[in-house]
Amino acid sequence: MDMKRPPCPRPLLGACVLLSLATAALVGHVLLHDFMVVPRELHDFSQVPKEMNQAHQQRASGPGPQPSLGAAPTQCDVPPNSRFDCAPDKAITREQCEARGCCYVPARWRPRGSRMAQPWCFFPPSYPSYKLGNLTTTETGYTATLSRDTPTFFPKDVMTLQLDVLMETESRLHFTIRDPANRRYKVPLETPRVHSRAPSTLYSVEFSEEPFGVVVRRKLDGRVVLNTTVAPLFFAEQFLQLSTSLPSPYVTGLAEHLGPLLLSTNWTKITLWNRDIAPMSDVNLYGSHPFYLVLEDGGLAHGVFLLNSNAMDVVLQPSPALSWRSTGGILDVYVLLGPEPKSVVRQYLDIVGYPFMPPYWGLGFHLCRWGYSSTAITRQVVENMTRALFPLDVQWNDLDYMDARRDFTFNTDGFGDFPAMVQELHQGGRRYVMIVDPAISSSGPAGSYRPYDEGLRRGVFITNETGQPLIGKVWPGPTAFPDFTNPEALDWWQDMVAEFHAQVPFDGIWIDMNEPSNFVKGSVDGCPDSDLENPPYVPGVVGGTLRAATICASSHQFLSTHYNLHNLYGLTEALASHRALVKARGTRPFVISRSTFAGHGRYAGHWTGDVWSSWEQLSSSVPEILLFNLLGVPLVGADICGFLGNTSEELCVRWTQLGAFYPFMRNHNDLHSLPQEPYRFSDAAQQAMRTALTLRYTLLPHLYTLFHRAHTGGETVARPLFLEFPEDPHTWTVDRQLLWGEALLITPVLEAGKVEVTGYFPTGTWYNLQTVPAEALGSLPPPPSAPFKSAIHSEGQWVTLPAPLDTINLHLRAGHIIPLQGPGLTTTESRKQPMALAVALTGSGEARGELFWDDGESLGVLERGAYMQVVFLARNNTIVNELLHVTSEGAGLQLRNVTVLGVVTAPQQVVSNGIPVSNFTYSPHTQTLAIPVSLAMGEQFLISWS
Ligand code: MIG
Repeated sequence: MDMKRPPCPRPLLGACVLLSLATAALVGHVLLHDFMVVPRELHDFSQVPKEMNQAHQQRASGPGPQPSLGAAPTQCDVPPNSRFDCAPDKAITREQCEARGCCYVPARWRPRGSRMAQPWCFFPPSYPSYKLGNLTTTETGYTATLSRDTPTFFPKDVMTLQLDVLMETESRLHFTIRDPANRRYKVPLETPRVHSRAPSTLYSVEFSEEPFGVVVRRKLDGRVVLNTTVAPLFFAEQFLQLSTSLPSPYVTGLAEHLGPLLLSTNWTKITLWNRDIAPMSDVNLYGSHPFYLVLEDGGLAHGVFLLNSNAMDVVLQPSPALSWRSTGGILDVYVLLGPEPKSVVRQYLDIVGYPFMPPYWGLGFHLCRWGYSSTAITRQVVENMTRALFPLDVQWNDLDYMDARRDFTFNTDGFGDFPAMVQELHQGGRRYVMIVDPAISSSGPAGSYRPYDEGLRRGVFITNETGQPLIGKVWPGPTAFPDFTNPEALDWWQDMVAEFHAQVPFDGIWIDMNEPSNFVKGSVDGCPDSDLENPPYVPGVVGGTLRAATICASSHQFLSTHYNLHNLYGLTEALASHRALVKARGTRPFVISRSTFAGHGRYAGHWTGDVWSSWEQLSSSVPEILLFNLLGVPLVGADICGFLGNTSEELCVRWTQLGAFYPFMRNHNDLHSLPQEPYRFSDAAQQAMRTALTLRYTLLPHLYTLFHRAHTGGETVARPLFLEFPEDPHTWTVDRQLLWGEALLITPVLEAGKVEVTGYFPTGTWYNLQTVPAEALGSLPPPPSAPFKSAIHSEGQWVTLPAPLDTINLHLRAGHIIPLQGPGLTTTESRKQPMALAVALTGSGEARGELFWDDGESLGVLERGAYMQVVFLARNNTIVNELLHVTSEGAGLQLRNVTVLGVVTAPQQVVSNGIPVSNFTYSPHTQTLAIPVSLAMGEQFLISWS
């Protein structure tokens, strides 16, 4: 924002613009409301947002000439951190830079490699941008025209744009900037249309006339959360740029990338162009989620979602500021005002969709590897797991089952009795998932491979410039790529899935290679030379070209070009697969996908791809899991023990312990790596892994309840501490610990050779949940009694905890109750076990918790009311349940044990539903009261002690 340009009294708008509108008698209620806010600020520069003041002061005190109102438009004394790149497309010389009308100030040093730093060529404040005109109020916001007089250095500027501003809800502002004369590509995501008519109490919106900009202010404290005047707006045919100041440098989101949960604003570029590549930092990975969340001073938060699926870069710089640079589409921007971080997440999911409800078995342990080359070997793996008493719910196969690596086939050498194997798994209470790649083998003679023949007949494949299916190369050799934006392809996919399911009764689908991945650049015939293939701005993609490891950008899909739709490939395949499974199986679908886009969680989960078996990748899996939870994809996990390379015993133990707390828990391994199934290791290692697995199974009712809350309320399952404790800034950077829900804090060991771990404990009491003894896994498991150690009373501090190899630290926050269940070797078994409650009292003796329960796999349980929902409440030495909803679904569920933590005085007597409990135990040392009971979860109970 520039204080020097004087359209009306002050450019920070609204003021004057609104004023003139007011006189034009266009003032609606909304307008008047905003109008009343702005003038006060007009006279009071202390109300100017902090970053503006800072910039102003920096300039005023800097060496060069004192800037003044109306300074020459070419002034270049912009502080380095506030410089916006005028040469995003290529490196240019001083002459070229100045020819663009920009400032050229070389920095004294250039960082090595691909690291970014302050641009040498940058926009002067006077750089021409768009000018706002015809501002008109509508029922729910504003419309205006944006126009520019001179073209930019990108080809084909759209000189006149349409701005539509919708104040959609109390907390959500939505604005679009598009070409009124041409229908440009727009992401085909159905977004909710909710328009409130009342003025928002959370935010106000203002406009800068020239240069055009949108300013969104949090009403509570006047803080500017969005200010797009900081750099010129670009809207050319293939280059769109929108920059904004940020009110704080604490930014997260913008998946998929490898690194800390909070992004660095020290000149970071994040590239969104879905790509098959083993995760490493600073490269575009499998997924694109153009959404960021900013933590503001004081613990409030806001989010911004740019609904755009084109290849893009997002640049973060230290002023702090953020620039979106997209290669197409329109600017479709949502600003979400929270005000708490949790609300921001929900508001984002209000737009892109809440996560699907997984089947209960999907939360069990999954085992996979590339290289289980026969049913015999696969069966042996399952048997080894059972023999070693490791829980296993879902057995998987990789490419090995296929005939010539073609989808919807199985080879008759190793997998001749494939259907029988899957049936046996079912008989054992287990489930089965196999890999399916999108690319369809195209090389056989006509009539030899039905998926291709049928796909050709139904016209489902992506085509090249001659109108023929584009042919690339993937596992089966030459392949065509289904276009999942074509409704015909959805039906074809559904038919292929159903026909295969009729032979092999699988339970879920693992969709890999769906960036889409291609072993040749573009196609076997290369790609045509065109603007789509060689755009004037190429984001920082690995390989330097859009076609690297994928298909030609210029290829044709039903809805648009692949150039526009590339980032949606995984999402659309997930949707197709979800839909196909519903049809084929009639129960809740289970789809795990490598590639993702905003809104993916509605249809599928995600695994983080080809991670190395390394300690670095173990620890970076924590922020990845947290990030995908913030993005509405809670069913996420990394390959336990690592995929590429050989694991070590210690790494595999630690990874299994952490993996027990991935919402999606799968051990998966590469073809060439040493085996890493839990039973491959020493007795001690096995025992540690068994404990972790057992612990997870014990906690499954709680995990399932969290998924229900995510599905119905837009919550996260695994979540960063800052979501629960935003007012404590120490929590903001914590990404080596995770919470399950509000209450369960997991502090894993992420380094080699450590038997201690240091974690952050926010203010409050945290009860140490000791591991459930593995002996509980006998044929008749006793009810879990959740033994606990003493508590941490934290004032918001780092605490070092013992963490021998057999231990993962787990703490339950005072004030919460979680349901537990006796473990089993499958969820089919564990779901029949009695339950227990862990009750963690606050200092004033209170706690609350919840259980959601249903048959674990049916569709439409909420609509049909076929579920049980119970709330547990503790207070005044009493625990009761409140039956929110009961049906026969929970009828058999027994409650056998209640462990109360934080009981300060030794009870003399305990009563359950009026009947004295004689065999309770109390430990004054741990202040733990253990109460054996015999109650039904679905019937009212009252337990008390005195
Ligand atoms: O080009 O199907 O990320 O999990 O095992 C490799 C073989 C293809 C990549 C997946 C990995 C899977 C592997 N796939």
